[in-house]
Amino acid sequence: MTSVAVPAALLAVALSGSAQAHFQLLYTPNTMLDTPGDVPLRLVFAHPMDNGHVMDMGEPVELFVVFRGEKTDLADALEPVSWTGAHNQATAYALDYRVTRNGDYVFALIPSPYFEASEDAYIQQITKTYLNKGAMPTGWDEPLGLPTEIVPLNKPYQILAGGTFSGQLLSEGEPAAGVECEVEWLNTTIDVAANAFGAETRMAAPPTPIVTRTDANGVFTFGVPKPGVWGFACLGSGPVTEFDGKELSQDAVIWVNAIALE
Ligand SMILES: [Cu+2]
Repeated sequence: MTSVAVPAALLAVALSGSAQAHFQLLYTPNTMLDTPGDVPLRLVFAHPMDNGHVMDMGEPVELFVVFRGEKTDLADALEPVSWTGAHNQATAYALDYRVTRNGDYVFALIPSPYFEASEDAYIQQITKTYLNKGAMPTGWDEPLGLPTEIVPLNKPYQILAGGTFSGQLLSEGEPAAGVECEVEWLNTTIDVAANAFGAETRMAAPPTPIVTRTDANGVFTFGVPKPGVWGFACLGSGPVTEFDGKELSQDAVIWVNAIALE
């Protein structure tokens, strides 16, 4: 995968248009639920580490949830919304999903390719996020069979700040070695009712993107320095490299929640 990963990584840095990278968000505010209820999900294409500009999403190709091995399509329930970023507005997608039973809910999004005009190329970030109800784990560690995906090796809704998070990157179900993965922290607040990021950043963004790389088994590990929402984007790991006659970077994104033990 090295020969694929290096140009894709360089491309992604060049594409971002800011010091930090774009990340496809698949956000829900509370990833460990005690009681049944409607859970807001928000799909936003953004630059979370520096709370940069937000980008228009096209209509998603697929959105589904897997619960106890059963896949449910959610794309029909999505509503386009106007998302307010710190600097601009863009089209995002929203839905409220009813959680009733105990267990792990794994959400997966295949967005439509995003055209980055400045680079004359497309980006498609295939994204997963997790929530649990009732403290009963039921399958967070299983792959979903996506074209490319990160399979968590630590419980993704309960990562420990000061500990580590590891994931295994798969491309068409096989470990993807030597791929660069960018790491970001959700550096602002989210108002899911208003469909808006906060105006402020919560900390100074690091001067350049945080980067790790998968080993021979496709595994990466990151020491998680603080609580909050962390995203990992492994770049160009998907099997499709071209869309509409142009270059496509098909990336795998995962979101995890880190808590402090205190
Ligand atoms: Cu961008």
